[in-house]
Amino acid sequence: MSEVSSLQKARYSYQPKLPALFAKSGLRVKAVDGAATSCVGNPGAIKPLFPNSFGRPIVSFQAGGVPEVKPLKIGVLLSGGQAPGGHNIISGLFDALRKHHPESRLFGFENGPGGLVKNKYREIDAALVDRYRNTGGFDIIGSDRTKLESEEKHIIPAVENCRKLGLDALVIVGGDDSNTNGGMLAEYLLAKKNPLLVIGCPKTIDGDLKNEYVETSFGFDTASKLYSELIGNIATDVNSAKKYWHFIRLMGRSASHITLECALQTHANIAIISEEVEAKKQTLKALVEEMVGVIAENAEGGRNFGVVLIPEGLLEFIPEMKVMVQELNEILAKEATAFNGLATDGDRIQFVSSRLTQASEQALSSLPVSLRVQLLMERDKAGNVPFSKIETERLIIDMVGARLKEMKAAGKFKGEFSAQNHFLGYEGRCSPPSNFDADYCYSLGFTAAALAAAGKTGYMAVVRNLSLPHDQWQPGGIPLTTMMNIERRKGKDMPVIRKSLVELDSAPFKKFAGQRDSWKCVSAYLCPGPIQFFGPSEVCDRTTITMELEASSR
Ligand code: FBP
Repeated sequence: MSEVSSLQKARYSYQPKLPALFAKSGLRVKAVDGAATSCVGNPGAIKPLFPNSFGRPIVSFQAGGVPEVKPLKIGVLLSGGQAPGGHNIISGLFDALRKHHPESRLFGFENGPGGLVKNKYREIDAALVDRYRNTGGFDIIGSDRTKLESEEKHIIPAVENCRKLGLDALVIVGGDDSNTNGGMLAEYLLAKKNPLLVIGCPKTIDGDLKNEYVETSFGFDTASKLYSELIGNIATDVNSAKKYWHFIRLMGRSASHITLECALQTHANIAIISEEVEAKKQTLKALVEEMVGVIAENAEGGRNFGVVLIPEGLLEFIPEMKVMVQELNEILAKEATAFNGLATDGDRIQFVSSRLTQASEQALSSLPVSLRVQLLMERDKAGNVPFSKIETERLIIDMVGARLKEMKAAGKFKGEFSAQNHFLGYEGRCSPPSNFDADYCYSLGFTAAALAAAGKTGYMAVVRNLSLPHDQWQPGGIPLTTMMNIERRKGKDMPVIRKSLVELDSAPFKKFAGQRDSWKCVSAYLCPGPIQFFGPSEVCDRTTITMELEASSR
């Protein structure tokens, strides 16, 4: 084996914790059908698209023997951006299958849904699993963002490849888009009377795959703790050097869950929550003006330093920018060939500008050229704007700096303004999983295997009661269609799993809103320090503030 770090060695021997039911009975559990379901939005449009899978019941598990135990063959793939804990879904599946029947087998499709379509796979054996237990990344089998959208190009070859392997079930570990694909594949198979089962697992650091049934997506816990550690360290530097305003953009795509959690964990002076900006219909100028006000107030108290948190997807929530981005998405989807044939950035800006409405053209041209170019970058396979590449924090620094300069010239600002910019993103996505994510994912692996053993298809594996001790966690399954609504993607109305955004009446946001004024002009920073893997359970197993607050408000 190649050299590994001491921490990695120690983590190999960590035994993830399981819900009491699985710890006691393995997969010898009974699946119990609960209430029939509908969906979160547009049932009139979703139901006809999923005639075979819509309305299926919620599934829970109870102790109780399974009369006949047959070996199971399961294929698994990891889809989309990495999230800490993915390897533990695989180790959970592997251990659950071995406990179920020693002749059960697990296959991993390599490099995401693309590997499923191209029939690139490897069998997952004990030696391979042992090298990846409790480690970060998706490198055990890799990932990609291929969308299973075309029947001919994707679905038919994918189904054929599963048939050749004799799979009973396919487990798709992914976010909202990948699980939407999973729901469509399950429907397709049911319509064709194909017995292959499809089961999803809720992955994404963004925390936006959660709802009434899914308490959190895996990876959010680790990523937000890791970012909070780094923000806490920057805040300590700020407090020592007392000379910079640090503008920190945080990964998380559209939703501001990560930024909100990091604000609660670190007490940064300013944290922007995109959903609030949208609700208040704040223009970019108004938002900058508000920040300038806080910076000027700090300067009056002799503080020319502080910490600002900015969510990755902020621009999409500023009303004039949101409309402009939607128009751009439509133009880029409908006129892709002509647009992609253009030679220079200038040509591309000119091309879209002449097609935007006047208001959107003004919004685009108000941005620096570098940002305009970033907004025209290729969308990912699900049609998402690549916000990880859009340097919103630099734009804000420039605008704040320019405004403070004006104010200084007019004698209205007497302080100094020197800024540093940061983007915290990929380093949080591949951290070794926290104990919470290691345990949660291992339990999700068991749950997915239990759903397969029970013959359930078109379900997401879920584990509930996550803020309670693990022996009270409750595994189950939720029909994927339950989470769907209709949204506009790549210029078309499509059924998709609804992303959860920060709700302004939620307990986490209310806590933040109630406290933020007391963090604005002082160093009230908390320094959470590194994720703890070994030590007292109240430190090592504690999950996010978001989840604790959400649980206590349920
Ligand atoms: P998923 O939605 O696939 O979980 O990806 C999460 C994410 O890390 C986002 O926070 C980020 O905007 C995006 O992936 C970056 O994508 P890429 O890896 O393609 O740069």
